[in-house]
Amino acid sequence: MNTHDCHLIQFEKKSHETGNLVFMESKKDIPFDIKRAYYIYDVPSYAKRGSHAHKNLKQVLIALSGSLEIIVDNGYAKKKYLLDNPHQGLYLGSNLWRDLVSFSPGAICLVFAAEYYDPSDYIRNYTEFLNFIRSQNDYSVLKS
Ligand code: T46
Repeated sequence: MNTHDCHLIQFEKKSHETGNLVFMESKKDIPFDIKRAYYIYDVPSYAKRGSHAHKNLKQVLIALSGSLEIIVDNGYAKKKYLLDNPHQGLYLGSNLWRDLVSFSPGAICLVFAAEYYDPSDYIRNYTEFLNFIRSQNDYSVLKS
């Protein structure tokens, strides 16, 4: 299976000689109702964040400042995305393993989430993730 439920989103930017403004709205630019926001910053360049999947959670990640790379794995194939400007976001659907790497100095990653924080939604073990993905796919084959 080579589809990944993730894609880049370009936000509208209002440019002016006095600076830029970027806006986004729930269910329009962000494809869900936003229930939570958080941000990740002061990440050393050697560090890796993420390294887990979500069973249900959908999110949009934005590099407000600096840059980072996100490696997205659907259990069958990996894709790498570069976030390096604040008028672009990465939508991440559920059931995707993500590694956040190569944070530039001063990088700030803002995240909008479709659900409140729920530790039970995380899969933090890669083998468990692969088993979960395969069980989901077996189930969809049975349903079709
Ligand atoms: C994701 C990537 C992109 C909370 O208490 N509430 C929250 O809303 C969040 C997001 C985290 N936490 C606590 C849980 C841990 O004790 O903050 C600590 C660090 O969280 P975590 O190790 O999960 O951080 P990351 O950067 O590895 O992952 C985070 C999100 O958790 C995750 O959903 O997709 O950013």
